[in-house]
Amino acid sequence: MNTADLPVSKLPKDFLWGFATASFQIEGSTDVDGRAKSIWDDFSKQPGKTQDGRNGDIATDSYRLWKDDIALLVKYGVKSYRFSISWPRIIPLGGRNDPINPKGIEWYSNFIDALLDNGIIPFVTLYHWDLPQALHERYKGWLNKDEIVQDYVRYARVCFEAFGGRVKHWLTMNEPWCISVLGYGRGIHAPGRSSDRHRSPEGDSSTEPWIVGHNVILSHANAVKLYREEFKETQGGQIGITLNGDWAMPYDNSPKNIAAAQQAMDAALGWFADPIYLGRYPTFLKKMLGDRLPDFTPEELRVIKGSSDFYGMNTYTTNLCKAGGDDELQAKVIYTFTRPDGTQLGTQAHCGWLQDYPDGFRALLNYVWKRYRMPIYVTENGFAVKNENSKPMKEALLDHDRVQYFRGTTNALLSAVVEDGVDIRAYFPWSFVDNFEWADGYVTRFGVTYVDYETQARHPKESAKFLVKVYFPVILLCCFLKVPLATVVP
Ligand code: PNW
Repeated sequence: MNTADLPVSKLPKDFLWGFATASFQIEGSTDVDGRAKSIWDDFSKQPGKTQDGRNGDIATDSYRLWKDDIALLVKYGVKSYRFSISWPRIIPLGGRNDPINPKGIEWYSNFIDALLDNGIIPFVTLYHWDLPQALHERYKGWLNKDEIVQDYVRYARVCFEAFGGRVKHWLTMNEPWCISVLGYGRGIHAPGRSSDRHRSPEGDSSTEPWIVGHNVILSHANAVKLYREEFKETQGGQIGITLNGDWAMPYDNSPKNIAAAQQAMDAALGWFADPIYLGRYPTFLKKMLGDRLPDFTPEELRVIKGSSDFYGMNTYTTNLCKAGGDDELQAKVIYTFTRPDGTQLGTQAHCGWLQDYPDGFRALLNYVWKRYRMPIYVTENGFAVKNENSKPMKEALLDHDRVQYFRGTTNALLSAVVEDGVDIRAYFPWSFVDNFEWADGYVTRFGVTYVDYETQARHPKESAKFLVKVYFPVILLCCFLKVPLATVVP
């Protein structure tokens, strides 16, 4: 196609870019300034729950080293920074009648001020998996609808009151699918519940993930309702949710595999996006689960439908989908990276679930745009280089596979905007620094910045240089000059 024929779109001049992190993965200092335990403190200290047996006690020490972190963000020239607030620092015991911790508020307040002083826009996640342990012990946390919705909404209120004058971009939840399926289905994330008796002494993978997902949606929607009713007018921010979802591609052209790929989309992404943007659970999910999928009352649905100002997207890979199998947590679909001709979809990452396939990212952006018609904020996207952790630092800094990954995904993003007309407003690679990668411990590194865990020194990798020197300036230029990207992207 001739460039002149392209339906050329432009990036909005307020397009946001920067890097993403989460509290428990970077902060450390888990027992200072009044913080109480989260479910991840407890879970990661049980034997065999993390690959290297390590936990988040120190992580990348960002609670202490925050000034250094901000200096590095400034050096990278980011426009925005996505981080999360730790619920157990703000309300250590978590509940709506439990005391607020002024030290916790003060820390985030200083952090936000310092970002703003440096011209960096804070993009804040309220819940990135560190539920106060007390709530899990008191009433089983996310499983208890009557309690958790009210406690979460009160936590959100405290944050809006304390930070909403300065924070204009809120995410209620990070990845409800991971919270539900990994935490209460597979049991590989906190609180580690599943039907697998080797993993967990309790839990029921056939019901709990769907109950948890349901309660996460309700908590999200009620926090948004609160924001819109009591804060939006004076604070003027935007609020939404971020969902994980990878592109599901049919293994081949057979009707059953084409159907399988759609099932996979419905069960992972549609599970949350359909109620929030369209006002109903996907038909496939209802059919597969029957009464095990809780119903929303009409009144609840009124709160849920339209409860996100944008589509927050976390995405990493593409799965080839084949009909078959009986794993409900995977929509009874078999995932593979091996094509029918035996070749691999893309470069393998350190974690088994991730291969590099940029065309899938572009397809996903188009799918979400067509189906939900919401502006898209890409709030996570990244790659873990194979065996990076076993390499000497000097070699690890030359993260060629991660550079390739970002070259592919950033071009896919630009093509989606320029050629396909998708409305994309933000891009946050995961992650700013190597960090505590949940069940993988510190074995899997996702950072564009290398962290030497002996000294906590930070060293930019080639991928940071690529994004900072090549990609971000191109975006800046396009936004500034208001020219179509096609004219400047190599
Ligand atoms: C996301 N999976 O988690 C999280 O939002 C981050 O905290 C995390 O560090 C990042 O992606 C990299 O893993 C995921 O098994 C964890 O498919 C696991 C999966 C997907 C996302």
